Amino acid sequence: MNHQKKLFIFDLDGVLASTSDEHFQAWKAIIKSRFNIEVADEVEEKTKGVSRIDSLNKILESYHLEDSITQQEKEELAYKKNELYKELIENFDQSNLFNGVIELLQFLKQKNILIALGSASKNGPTIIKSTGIDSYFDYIVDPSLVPGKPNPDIFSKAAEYFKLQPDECVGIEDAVSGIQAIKSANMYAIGIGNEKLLKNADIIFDSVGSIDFKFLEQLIGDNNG
Ligand code: B16
Ligand code: MG
Repeated sequence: MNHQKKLFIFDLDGVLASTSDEHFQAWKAIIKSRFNIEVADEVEEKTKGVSRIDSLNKILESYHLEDSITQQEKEELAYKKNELYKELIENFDQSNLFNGVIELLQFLKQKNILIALGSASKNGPTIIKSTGIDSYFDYIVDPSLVPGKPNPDIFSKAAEYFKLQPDECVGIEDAVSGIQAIKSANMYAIGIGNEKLLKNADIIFDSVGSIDFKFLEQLIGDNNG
């Protein structure tokens, strides 16, 4: 029997805010200045949802550069990328949230659903604060304490914190690695974005703003307020 849904776990970049653009913009600038290479747009998907250093490794692998620099230089490049990324998001406020985010968070609260942040980003807490949505979150998974996506741990950690079963939880993700993580955690996966890329999700919407509340009511189940 399927349990009622009690917890929604949100990815951040590409789901709540458009910060995936700033992440990739920062990587492009760093790689251009170090290797004089224009990183192709197709590489972006490989960097989504995965940690800072894994993103760098994916980009380097795409250009067969993974063995061309030392671990120390990789760490320096990752540090520089984060400094640039922080500059790019410095003036973020509520207007940088995708349409419909606040309405969705309010809807879930009215239904007594717990809300967690399951982002790979160490900048997550800063962003949910600057965009004014931190008070909706009951728990933030610390990505530095668990193996990254596509491993299930970021999502499983949130369920464990509330002592919930996986089938009481829903994950919302825009990245292939993130959908894989949610499904490996045996949770219900809502994909946001490209239908072909996110084909392993249980359901896919174009954006958070297009998630149908009638569908959510059915998914959540009865007796939730
Ligand atoms: P940071 P998400 C992920 O966030 C991004 O999609 C990914 O591109 C980034 O490398 C990762 O966070 C780490 O971010 O460098 O800020 O720690 O999509 O899981 O919310
Ligand atoms: Mg994402």
